[in-house]
Amino acid sequence: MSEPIRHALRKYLIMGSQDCQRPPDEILRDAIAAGITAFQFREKGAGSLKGDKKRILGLELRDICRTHHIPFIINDDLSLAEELDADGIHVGQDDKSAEEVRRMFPNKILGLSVSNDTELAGSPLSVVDYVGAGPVFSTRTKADAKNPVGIEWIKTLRTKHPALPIVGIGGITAENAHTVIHAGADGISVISAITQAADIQSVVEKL
Ligand code: 3NM
Repeated sequence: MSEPIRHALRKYLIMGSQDCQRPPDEILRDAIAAGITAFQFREKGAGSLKGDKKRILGLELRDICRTHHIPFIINDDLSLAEELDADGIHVGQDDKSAEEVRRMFPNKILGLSVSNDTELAGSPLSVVDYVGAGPVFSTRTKADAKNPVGIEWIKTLRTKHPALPIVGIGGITAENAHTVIHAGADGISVISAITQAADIQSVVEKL
């Protein structure tokens, strides 16, 4: 299980319509053509879609991922993950507990955000497939993001858990991504670096 996960984490795009200045399906297609290895549908925060509109967009993006054999992961919304038969679910520390999600979905990829030692101590790592570690750098994409934890947090996690699949998140760009990998992450996840890029092909290549 862990090798396919590590590969999927290499270039992990996270996106919802609120992050996009052009149609999300176009951005996702461009990003897949450029070489992303996983996608997370995160329709959340100011300006995000709800209800049927969210479901319809999720279905469209899921189909694009399926066609191109890219894992389709849903942020937090368990009923949508079930309805769309998502490949995986990502939860934060304030969402439904990872143990409960694992019980509900024994076979889906399960990711959990972990930002500090306290969260790490309370996290059931044995039931998750990977952790999202961040925000590594400061970010303006998530309104309630915590203070940056730096690449030190990646190094700490890697030292404490040598075999744990880790993806960095928060403020990661084509310019600083290599520092996150050198610190021990298996991959990087980004929103704005790709959704706001003038040239997605070039950004994903550099990532
Ligand atoms: N989660 P960008 S930071 C969705 O720290 C999200 O858990 C974070 O966006 C966390 O790549 C973040 O544009 C926003 O900085 C990432």
